[in-house]
Amino acid sequence: MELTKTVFGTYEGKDVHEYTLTNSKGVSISAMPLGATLTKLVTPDKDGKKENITLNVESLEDFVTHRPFYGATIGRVAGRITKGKYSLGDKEIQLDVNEGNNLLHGGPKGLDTKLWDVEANEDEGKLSFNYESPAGENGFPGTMQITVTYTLTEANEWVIDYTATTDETTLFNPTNHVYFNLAGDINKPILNHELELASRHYVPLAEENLPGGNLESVEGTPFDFTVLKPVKDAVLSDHPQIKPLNGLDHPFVLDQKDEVKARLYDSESKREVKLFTDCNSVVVFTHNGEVDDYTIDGGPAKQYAGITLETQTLPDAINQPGFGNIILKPEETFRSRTTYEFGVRN
Ligand code: G6D
Repeated sequence: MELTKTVFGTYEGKDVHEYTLTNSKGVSISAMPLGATLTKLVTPDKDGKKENITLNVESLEDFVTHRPFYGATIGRVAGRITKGKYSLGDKEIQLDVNEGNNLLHGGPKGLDTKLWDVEANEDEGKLSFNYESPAGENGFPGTMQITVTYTLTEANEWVIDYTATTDETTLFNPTNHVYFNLAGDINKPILNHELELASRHYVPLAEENLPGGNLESVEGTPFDFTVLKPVKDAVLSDHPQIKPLNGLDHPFVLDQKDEVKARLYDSESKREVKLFTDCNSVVVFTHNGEVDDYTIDGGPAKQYAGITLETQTLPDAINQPGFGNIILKPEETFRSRTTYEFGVRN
């Protein structure tokens, strides 16, 4: 494994470095300590052409100013929390809201906005990001010690390991907000990418993109990805859950019996990503609008420029019975692993 380190920008007067790990097959991951953020992911296509297959900001300023979440670690709680509050026993906790009356992606100063400590281990192909989140940050109780470790393996896997502890009962449900574009060219929309999900239920969205609180079968709907099919078959459908959003932004419940939780494939480049995770869900968001507040690869971030596979416990779980447990107690250690495996399938 080869490790390189370059200055990506400055933040609060400090240099922020981009660390790049490259394996013997030429696959590389790059990441920075601001938001423990993936900044590039390079893999070969069918002809061995190595290209970045993720959406990333061009500058630290854009990342800080516009908070696009590209490749960022999201938390303490990913997704939306209704009215930014929850009840635990006889306590009602009001968090800091940052999207209308709701909390999105950890709140106004989520983990993606924080400068983490970083330890790089070239021999083991690991980047370990550590952050102490003080009690009360974004309204969450408890001081947390959070570690996110990125490992690049010789089997072309990006392994994400989360561990966290707290000194007071709190909530924790992190994800990585990576957007894939397997064409290696963000001017090629992901509409022709093919997706397969080990999922027979999804969560319809209610007002304000909040989870609706129930599970719907995917059978007979555009949400059925139980067999590999083009993303556009769903994204361009007139389904009442999709048309208003111009695409997907939905949680899918993952079948625990299937080892491979998702497959994303681009028939032109022949690149394929396989997803493995211990999480009970994955949020698929298809970048449904063009964003011209900043540029990526010299142009606006176009509609359908990328697709996320955000693994997590179902959003708003603390307020939705049956969605899973995101409560972390002082005597517990949170552990979760998500792996993206990259290859070419002819
Ligand atoms: C929008 O609703 C979507 C979110 O799911 C996504 O994470 C965010 O944009 C980047 O708010």
